[in-house]
Amino acid sequence: MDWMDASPAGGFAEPVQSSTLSMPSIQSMSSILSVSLHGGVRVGPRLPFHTHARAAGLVLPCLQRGGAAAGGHAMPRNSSRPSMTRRGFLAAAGAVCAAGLAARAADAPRRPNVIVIYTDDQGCIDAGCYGAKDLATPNLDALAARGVRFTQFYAPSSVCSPSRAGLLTGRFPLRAGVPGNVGEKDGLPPGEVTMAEMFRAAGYATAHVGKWHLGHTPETMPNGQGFDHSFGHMVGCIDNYSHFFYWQGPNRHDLYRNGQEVFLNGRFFPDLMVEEASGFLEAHRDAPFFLYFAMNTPHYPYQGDPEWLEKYRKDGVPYPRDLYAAFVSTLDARIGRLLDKVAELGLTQDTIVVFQSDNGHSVEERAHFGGGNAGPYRGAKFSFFEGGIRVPAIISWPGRLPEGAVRGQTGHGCDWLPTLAELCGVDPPGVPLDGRSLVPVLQDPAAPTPHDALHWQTGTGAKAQWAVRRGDWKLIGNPVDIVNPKSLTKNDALFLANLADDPSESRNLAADHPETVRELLALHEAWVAETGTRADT
Ligand SMILES: [Ca+2]
Repeated sequence: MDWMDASPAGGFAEPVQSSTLSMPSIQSMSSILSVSLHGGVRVGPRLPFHTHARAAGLVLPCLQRGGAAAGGHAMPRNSSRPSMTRRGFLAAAGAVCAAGLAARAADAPRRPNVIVIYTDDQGCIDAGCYGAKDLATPNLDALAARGVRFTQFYAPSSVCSPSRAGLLTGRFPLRAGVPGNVGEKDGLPPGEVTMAEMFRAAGYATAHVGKWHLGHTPETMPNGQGFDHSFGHMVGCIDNYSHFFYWQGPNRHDLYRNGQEVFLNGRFFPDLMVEEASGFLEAHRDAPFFLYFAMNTPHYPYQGDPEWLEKYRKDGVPYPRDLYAAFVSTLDARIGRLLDKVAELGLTQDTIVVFQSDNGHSVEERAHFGGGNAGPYRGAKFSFFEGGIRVPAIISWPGRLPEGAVRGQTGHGCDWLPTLAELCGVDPPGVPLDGRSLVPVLQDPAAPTPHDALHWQTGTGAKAQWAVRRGDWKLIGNPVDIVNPKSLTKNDALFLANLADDPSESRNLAADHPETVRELLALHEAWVAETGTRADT
C-alpha cells in the first residue's frame, strides 16, 4: 500500500539532461511542426496530427469556436515582445488562415487566461469561507466572494499523485494509469493527454510552478507533459528553504527549472513560486496563458511565516493547529500576491481562477499528527471517508461567472478540465473523460450534478481501498480511518453510509441495506473492469 506522500523508493529523479527537457528552440519547434505537417508523425506534444494542425491555424475553420482563432492572435498585441516564442511561432504559422480573416480576428474576444491553484493536504474546512474560525484566509475568502464555491466537491484521490493525475487528465486516476503515489520509476503515462497539452494545442502558453509528483523521467516531467515552462520540485515534499526531499534519506536536492537542476538555497519556496509565476504572467500578459500553480503547502514540513505563528500562539490556538494554521495563512498570502499580480497586469477580468486542495489534511508524524480540520467529516488524507476527499473548491471569472455563489451539487477534480475547455472554447482531448463540465451548474443553481456516480480507488488488487457514491449513498470497500483506526472492525470491509442523513459516516448501514450494497458493489466492479481495459491506450 502506498501510504507515503513522498516516493516510497526514495523518489529520486535521475540526473536530467537539460538538453532533453529544455523548452524547444524555435528551430526545433519548427521541425516538430514541419515533421508533423508533412510526415504526419506524432511527435512533440502527444496529440493527434489534426490537433497540431489546428493549433497551428492551418486547418479551417480556424474561427470555429467563439470567433477566436485557434492558435491565438495573429496580430501580436505587443509589438515589442522579444523574438519568437513557441506561441509566436504558432501564430505565425497560422497567418495563412488568419490573414484572410484579420478583420474578424481583430474583433474576436480574447480567450481567457487560466490559473489552477492546487494546494496540498488542506483540510475540508480549512479556509474562512468554509467555516474555519481559528485561521485567517482573507485571499481565499475574497476569491470565493468573486466566484463560485462548492460544498460537495471531491478530490480525485485521497493522496497526492493520483489526485494530480485526475486533475490534469480529466480522467479517474485508475483510468489515467496512476493508481497510487508515484515512485522513482513510474509516473503519469506519457500517452495521457494533460490539461497543459489541451491548452497548448489551442495556442496557450503553459507553465507549471510548484509541486509535480507525477514522474521523474524526461517524458513524465512537466516539460514532457505539455508545459512550456516548469519550475518546482518533482518529489512529494521538500524543505522549503533547502529544497531537499523531506521524507527519507539519503537526502536529495529537488528543485528544477525546465528539467535543469537549480540551486536557490535559503529562499522560501512559496516566495520563489510567486516570483516565477509573476515572471511568466508578465511575459505572457498579451495572449492567453495556462498556469498550474501547484502549491506544496500546507503539506509538511509546517514552515509558516513567523508572524502568523506568533499571532496564532497569542490567540491561544493549540499545537499543532497553530503550526498548521500559520502555514495555511502563509499560503493564502502567496495566493494573494499572485492574484495581485494578475490585477496589476489588468488581467483580472480576463483570467479564470480555479482553486482546490488535492486531498484532506494529514495526520502523519511529519505533520505533527494533525493540525488540519475536517469539520464534521470522518477521516483524513489516505481515507475515502469524506475527510480524505471532500475538499475546498472555488472557481472565479469576474463578470462572467456568478460571484459570491455557493453550489451544493457534487463536483469532482476531474471536472475542471472539461469545465475549463468549455469556458475557454478549446477542444477537450479526444479520449474518454470521466470529468463533466460544471458550466450548467455554475450558471444555474438548480441544475443537477452532471454525475450519476463517482468512483475512487487507491492501488489495485483485492485489498485496495475504493469507494463509490451515487446520490446520497456511498459505499467504501476496505475503508481506512487513519484518524481512528480502531473504530473499524472486520465487519466494516464494506461500509455504507447515507450522506444526507449521516454526513459524518458514523454508522455502517451495510447490514441494514443489503440491496443498496449489492447495487453499489456491482457499480464499482463494472467500473474497475471498464477502466482496467484502458481501450484507448
Ligand atoms: Ca496531498
